[in-house]
Amino acid sequence: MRISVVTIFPPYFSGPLDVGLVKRATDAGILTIDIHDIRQHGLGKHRQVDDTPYGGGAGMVMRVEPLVATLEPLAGSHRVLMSPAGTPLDQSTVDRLATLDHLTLVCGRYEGIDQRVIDSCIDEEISIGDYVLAGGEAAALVVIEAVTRLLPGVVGNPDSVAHESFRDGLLEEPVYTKPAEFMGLKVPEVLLSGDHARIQAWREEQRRRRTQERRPDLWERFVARTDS
Ligand code: JF5
Repeated sequence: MRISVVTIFPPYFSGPLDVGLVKRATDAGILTIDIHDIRQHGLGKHRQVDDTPYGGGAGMVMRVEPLVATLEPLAGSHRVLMSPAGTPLDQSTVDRLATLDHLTLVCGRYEGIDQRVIDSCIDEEISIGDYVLAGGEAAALVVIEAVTRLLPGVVGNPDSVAHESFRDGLLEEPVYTKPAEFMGLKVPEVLLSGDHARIQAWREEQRRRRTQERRPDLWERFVARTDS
């Protein structure tokens, strides 16, 4: 898979893409990441990429020419704009993006992007949550990491990907490892029992209880799906 990133801050990505899972994937040739600097297409001596908004108001808007010049050669890839106005990212969206041959992630900055960029060069707008970032770069990293761990050959055991939280819409149960007691805090007795049926029932109950308490939105969906 290829992921192209469109940004005015290429150095933002040098650290995070050079460690861990993403580095392993790129080293193995499973993933190729290329960074495209919008400012290379900036206007004038100062390589300007933004301007004041028509109609007035605070802040600056990203201009159409530098972004379109950067994005036109990437036509044919699935071009996604990271934006608080996008569709909220979830695991099913990540699953879909991970099947693509070529994904382009566009990072906005300033108060927004001239709508004509979105109308002419963007296939989908995605949000990573209901908060405002200074720019889309951190959001693009989230997508890269979530997608990369799904690519065939990246995570050692495909079972750990298939059996994780959100596959069935419930949160995961609490987990423990050695020692069996730490500063008086004991591992639940059932996990030391060796009784696999009891352990499985306990884990299931923990997942339901957690989801009910912490994520009523997920619980509602889970109940609706298991009822029908
Ligand atoms: C951005 C204009 C994009 O802030 C975000 C964001 C929040 N959730 N998901 C994405 O994107 C950066 C800032 C300003 C466009």
